[in-house]
Amino acid sequence: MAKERTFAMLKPGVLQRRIAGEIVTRLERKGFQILAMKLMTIPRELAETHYGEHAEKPFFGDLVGYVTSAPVLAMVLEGEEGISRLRLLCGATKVEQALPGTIRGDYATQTQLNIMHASDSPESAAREIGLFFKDEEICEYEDGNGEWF
Ligand code: 3AN
Repeated sequence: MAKERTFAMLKPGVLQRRIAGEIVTRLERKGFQILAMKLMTIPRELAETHYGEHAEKPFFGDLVGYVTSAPVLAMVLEGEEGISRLRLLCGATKVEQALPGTIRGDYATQTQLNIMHASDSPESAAREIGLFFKDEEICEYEDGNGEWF
C-alpha cells in the first residue's frame, strides 16, 4: 500500500444544500487527511481545462456552465491508495448506478449534478491538483494517526 494524493471537489449545489460538512466528515471518517481546501468560484477557463477530456461531448457546455455557476469546495486529500479509494467512496458517475453508501449514491439525484469530483488516475490527480492549488497552498503535517488508518 502507498499513500497517494488526490483531488476532490464538492460541486455547486452542495453548499446550497448545506451538506458540505456532512460530506467532508465522511471523507475524514474514511481516513483521508485534508492537505488543502479552497472555497472558490471556478473561472470558465479553468473549468474548460479541468474537463478538457470531455470537450467533444454533448454535455460539455452544460457541464462547464454548471461547475462555474456557484462556488465549489476544492480539496487535496491524502490516504492509502487514495485515488482509487476516493473514487469508490464517491460512487459511479451515473446516478442510476451510484450505489447507496457511496456519496453520489446517497446524495445525487441527477447525473449532471452528481455532487463531487474525484480524480480518476495518478496522472489526473497530479494534473488537477496543479490546476487548482499552488505548491505552497498544500499543507504537509503529521497527525499522529498513522497506525489507525
Ligand atoms: P466522473 O466525474 O465520475 O469522473 P466523468 O469524468 O465521465 O465522470 O464526467 C465528468 C462529469 O460530467 C460528471 N461528474 C458529470 O457531472 C458529467 N457527466 C458525465 N456523463 C454525463 C452524462 N452522460 N450526462 C450528463 N452529464 C454527464
